[in-house]
Amino acid sequence: MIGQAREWLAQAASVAVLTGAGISAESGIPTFRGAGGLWKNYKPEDLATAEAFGRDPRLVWEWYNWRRELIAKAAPNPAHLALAQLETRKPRFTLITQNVDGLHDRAGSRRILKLHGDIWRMRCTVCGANWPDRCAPLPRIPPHCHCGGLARPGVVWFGEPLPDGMMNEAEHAAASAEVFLVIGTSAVVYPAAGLVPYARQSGAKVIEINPESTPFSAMVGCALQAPAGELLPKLL
Ligand code: BV8
Ligand code: ZN
Repeated sequence: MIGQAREWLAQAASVAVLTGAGISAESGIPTFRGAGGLWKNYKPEDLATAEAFGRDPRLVWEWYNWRRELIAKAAPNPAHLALAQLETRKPRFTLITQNVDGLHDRAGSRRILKLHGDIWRMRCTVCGANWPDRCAPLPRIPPHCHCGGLARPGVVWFGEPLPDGMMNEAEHAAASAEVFLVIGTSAVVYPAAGLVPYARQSGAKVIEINPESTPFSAMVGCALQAPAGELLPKLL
C-alpha cells in the first residue's frame, strides 16, 4: 500500500491535496469531531453559526479566543512540513484546506485555498472591513472594528457560502490532479467533502491518510490508516 502510494506520488506532475483538522492534531490542536474536540461541552455545529453569533457574540468569541491562544502556542508538524516540501517538487500543486489555523502557511506552503476562511482574520459586521489580527489572547471580547461595529471571525460558518470562486478553483485543481491526497478529514462537511468523489470521477488516483475510516475510504485507491505526521514524510 504505502509503496504504491509513494510510486503514484513520485510519478505525478500535478497533485492536489485536501486537508482537515486531523492534519493539525499532532500539533496539539483538537479536532472537531474527535475526542477532546469539544469545548466546554459545546458542539462546533452549535457555535460555528451566524445564529449563535447573533445570539451570543461573547460566547462565540470566547471559543475563538481559546482556539487562537491554542494555535498561537502550536507549531506546524511533520505533515504540514511534508506538504510544503512536496509543493516545491511538483510543477502543478494546490493545497485545499478546511482548516482555519494557518499552520500550512507557517509550514511554508504557498498555494493554499482556504475554503473555510482564516481564524487570524476579522471582518466587521457593520462596515464590512476585513483585516488580519494575531492578538492571542484578545485584549477585548468581543472585538470591535475602528468604525465601532462588532467584529466577527474571518471564517465560514455553517449555512454560509464559501468565499467567491473558491470552490471553482478547488474543483479545477481536483479535476486536473493526477494524484489527490485527502488528509485528516472526516469528510462530512460539504461542499469541501464533495471534492473527493469529484477528483476520483475526474480520473485522479486518490490516497487517503487517516487513522480512522471515513465515508470515502472504500472508494479511494489507497487508504493509509496512520497519523499524517508519521506517514506523510515516508511518502516523499
Ligand atoms: C454551505 C470553519 C450553502 C469555522 C467550518 C445536510 C447534509 C449535507 C450537508 C448539509 C446538511 N445540512 C447542512 C449542510 C451544509 C453544511 C454541512 O456540510 N454540514 C455538515 C455538518 C452535514 N455545510 C455548510 O454549511 C457550508 N456552507 O453549504 O453553504 C450556501 C450556499 C449559498 C448561500 C448560502 C449558503 C459551510 C461549511 C463550513 C463550516 N465551517 N469551520 C471554524 O473552523 O471555526 S466546518 C469545520 O468542519 C471545520 O472547518 C473542519 O475543518 C470541518 C470538517 O471537519 P474536519 O476537518 O474533517 O475535522 P473532523 O474533526 O471532523 O475530522 C478530523 C479527522 O482527522 C478525523 O477523520 C480523524 O480520524 C482524523 N485524524 C485525527 N488525528 C489524525 C487524523 N488524521 C491524520 N492524522 C492524524 N494525526
Ligand atoms: Zn467597521
